Amino acid sequence: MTFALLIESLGIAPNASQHGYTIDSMLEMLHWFMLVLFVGWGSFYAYTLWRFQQKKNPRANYTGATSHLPTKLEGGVLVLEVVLLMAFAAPIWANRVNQFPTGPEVIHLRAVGQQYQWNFQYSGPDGKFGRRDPKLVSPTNPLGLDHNDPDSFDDVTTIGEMNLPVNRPVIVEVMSKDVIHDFCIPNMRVAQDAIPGTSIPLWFIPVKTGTYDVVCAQLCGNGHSAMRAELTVQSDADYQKWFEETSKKVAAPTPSPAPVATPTQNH
Ligand SMILES: [Cu+2]
Repeated sequence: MTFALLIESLGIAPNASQHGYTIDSMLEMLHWFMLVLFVGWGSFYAYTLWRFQQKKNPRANYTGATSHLPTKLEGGVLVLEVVLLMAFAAPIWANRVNQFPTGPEVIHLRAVGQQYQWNFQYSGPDGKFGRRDPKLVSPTNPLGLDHNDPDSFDDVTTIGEMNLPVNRPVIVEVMSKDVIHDFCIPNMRVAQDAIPGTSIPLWFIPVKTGTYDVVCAQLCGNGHSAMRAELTVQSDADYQKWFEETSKKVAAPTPSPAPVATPTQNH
């Protein structure tokens, strides 16, 4: 789609996901619509100031406007808004929440927010997440993963580090350990509140390799701005290599906790 060209040149984070262009074109369409409304109503306002100035109308007119044009214009705006909502916004939203990808190529992971870091748990080749238990939570095991659960044997956990292969669908189960956070990857055009006690899935397909910011988009405390992680989108082979290396690290955890990210100016 070529409609979403302006919005990137205006400084929005470049899109790197398959569905992102639909959201960008929607955003751009809305901006053009706003511009038309702004110019339209702005000129009407200027016209009324000039047309009904006291000098030209020394006596008040008790009849008022008799033209039905404003009503028709308002009706037109209403129709356009219904079209925007039903023809564009609703289908895009339905695609995001109803049509989750399935199959062996789908990557399943959990993103668990806590003050102030993102923890990740990859289900591994079996597609099943190992059991978590709050009693097992420690600085080296922030997720409280039960390493005795067979489903956990092929799981990989990371702190602030998220890797994905390019062109493969990913489903992220968004969760929180403490307060409400918001799992947001601006370049992937996804954001989802992380609500304690719930697991809310989102999905996307990264289509460009590179590194991207994963941020918390919900003010969650005084360390909110430091709550960022890094997403690396890489080739399938590089991803497999990373997964194997990281799973070895998880098998032999180091005693010292991973360093917490330093504050940035991003948020
Ligand atoms: Cu947060």
